[in-house]
Amino acid sequence: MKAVPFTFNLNSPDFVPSEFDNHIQRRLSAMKGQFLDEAAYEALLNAANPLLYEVYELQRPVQPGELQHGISIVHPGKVGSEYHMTKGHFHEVLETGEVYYCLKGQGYMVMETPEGEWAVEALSPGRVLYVLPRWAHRSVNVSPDEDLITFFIYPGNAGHDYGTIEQQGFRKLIVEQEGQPAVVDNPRWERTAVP
Ligand code: S6P
Ligand code: ZN
Repeated sequence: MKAVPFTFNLNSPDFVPSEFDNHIQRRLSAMKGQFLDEAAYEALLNAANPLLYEVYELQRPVQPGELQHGISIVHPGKVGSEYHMTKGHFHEVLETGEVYYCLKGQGYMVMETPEGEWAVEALSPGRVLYVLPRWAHRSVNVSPDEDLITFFIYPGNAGHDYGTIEQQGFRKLIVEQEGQPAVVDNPRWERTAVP
């Protein structure tokens, strides 16, 4: 980890940073229980267990004042009618926000608070999204053939709470309906995150 100011490049065609500390690859098998169509999930899992998304992290010390940052790449595809997406999480330190800058692709950020408020914002190249403190977030790629690539930056001490979303899901899902992305209720959503 560097102790002096540093730079890196994002100018490769696929936006892989010229330097990074960690490369996470999440396959379908990491998403059990998150996609609505369980039969489609099992069929795809047995056939291919596709790579859904990758994250390149520039890791900084886990402490206030530092900023974690990196690149998130969600590959195109669907499980049943639901588009590829990230697991999604609340920050462990709930009162920490995050900024996303979309570099490539077409998608949505699905968000919600522990109190059950929800929001969905479109992501396209050049668009910046500010995720408020307290809001869980999940990126969804709705393009049939292009990666959704975002640069993210969040407080060094934020941490990740994946368990709440694994248990309750997100309140809203992004599915393909008549060839278009649509925001629909998640019939399996249960509010377990009591503030
Ligand atoms: C971290 C930030 C992103 C996500 C990435 C993958 O706070 O929100 O780096 O980690 O988009 O999503 P997830 O839900 O698997 O961490
Ligand atoms: Zn986050």
